[in-house]
Amino acid sequence: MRDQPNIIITGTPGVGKTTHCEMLAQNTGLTHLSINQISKEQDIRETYDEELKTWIVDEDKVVDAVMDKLEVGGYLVDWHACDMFPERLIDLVVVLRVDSTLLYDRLKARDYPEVKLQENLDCEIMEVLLDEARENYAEEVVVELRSDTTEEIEANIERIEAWIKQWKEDHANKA
Ligand code: DAT
Repeated sequence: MRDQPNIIITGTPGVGKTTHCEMLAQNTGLTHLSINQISKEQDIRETYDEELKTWIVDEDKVVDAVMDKLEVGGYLVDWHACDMFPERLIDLVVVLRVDSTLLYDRLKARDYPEVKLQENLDCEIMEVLLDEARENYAEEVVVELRSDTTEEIEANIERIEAWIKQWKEDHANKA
C-alpha cells in the first residue's frame, strides 16, 4: 500500500511538463521523476534518430528503471508518453495542452529542426497524448489542463495540490 500518490504529467514536448513538475515538487514534497534524465543517466537510449535529432528510448528498460520507485509512491513522472506504466501504480494522469502557435514559438526557441518541430505540432493538434492517456487509464484518472499562460500554470498547480491533499486524506482514512 502506498501512502503517497504517483502522478504522470504528460503532453507534447514544450507543453510545460518540466515547469509543472518542478513547481509541484517544490510545493508538495513529491519527487520529480524526469524520464528524459533517467534515460540519459542509465543509458537506456536505444537509437539516435538523425532526422529528428532525438534519442529513441527502450520503454521496457524505462519501466524497469522506475518500477521500484513507483511501488513506493510519491513521484511526478515527467514524460511525453504514458502508456507503458502499469495502471495500478498510477493515480492521476495530467495531460497538459497548449495552443499550437505558442507551442511553435516554444519549440523554435529550442532550435528544433523543422521536421521535429512539425512532428510535435501535429502531435499536439491531433491530441495524441490525450488519446493515449484515455486509452490506457480509467476516465476519472485522466485530467486535461491548459498550459498557455503562467496564470494557467498557477491554477494547475493549485488544482493538482488540492487533488494530492484529497488523495492523502482518503488513503489515511482507509488505513
Ligand atoms: P516540457 O517539459 O513539456 O518540454 P517545459 O516545462 O520545458 O516543457 O516548457 C517549455 C518552455 O515553455 C519553457 O521555456 C517554459 C515555457 N512554458 C511552459 N508552460 C508555460 C505556460 N503555461 N505559460 C508560459 N510559458 C510556459
